[in-house]
Amino acid sequence: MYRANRVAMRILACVALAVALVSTSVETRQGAAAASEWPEWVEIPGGPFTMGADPAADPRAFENEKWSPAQGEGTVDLPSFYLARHEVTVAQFAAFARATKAPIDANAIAGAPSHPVAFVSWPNAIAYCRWLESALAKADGPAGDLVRAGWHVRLPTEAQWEKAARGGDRRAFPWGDQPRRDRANFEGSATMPVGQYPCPECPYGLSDMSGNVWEWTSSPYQPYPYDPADDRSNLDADALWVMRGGHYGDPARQVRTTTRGAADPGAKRAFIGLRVALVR
Ligand SMILES: [Ca+2]
Repeated sequence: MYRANRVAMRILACVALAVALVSTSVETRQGAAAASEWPEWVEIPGGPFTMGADPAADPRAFENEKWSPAQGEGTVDLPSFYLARHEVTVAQFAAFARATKAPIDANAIAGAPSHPVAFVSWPNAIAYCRWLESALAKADGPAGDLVRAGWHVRLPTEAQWEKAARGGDRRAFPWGDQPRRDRANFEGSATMPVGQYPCPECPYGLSDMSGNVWEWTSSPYQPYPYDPADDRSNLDADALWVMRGGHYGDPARQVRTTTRGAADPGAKRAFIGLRVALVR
């Protein structure tokens, strides 16, 4: 009897180990797809889209999403660009850190490779974009060809980010108008591997635009209406930079496509990361 129990215990232990190995291999496989060396670029077509949200029409909208005193929403016309399908991962950011010896927060590369990088300041994010552009310039493939033709790796502007998240139909979330926890990581407790949540309804098939980590943009935080010329001449010394999309712990209201977050450029937080754009 005692022996039978020991065997049973050993079998249970083997089952537990097998489950752990399966979990690891799933994580590794997703990581291999999503945390590859280079971003997977998605073309966002040019043309106008509706930006902002009117608190009078949608009580979930914050006052800073209103276009102007007279107008709830605005229209912004953007040229086409490319946006990475995924947030920049720990593995991708670690490659930058190794190559450049840039001063970064050790926490940024301490997480699992397939998770989004966090603890990244705005200057860290800009430095990553510069490094990626120089690396792509030496790489084979379509993205390298674009860089060699004069395109640049940048953080998206907040208008580019919002268009990529909501497409042309004013939706409140990338998948539609109601929050769905099977489509994004929010109201949770930690980051998830990038690309973990399928989003067939998302206009351009981008992952984690809502939740997981907030994403730095290249836009200074200024009241709407948004200026496509991105005039920075009025910025004061303590200007904030816009971040978009909300994070894993945020309520649904803060992971909407129009929610505008902002942070001090030096902020390095467990819930702020980035996504890269390829622009002309
Ligand atoms: Ca995100």
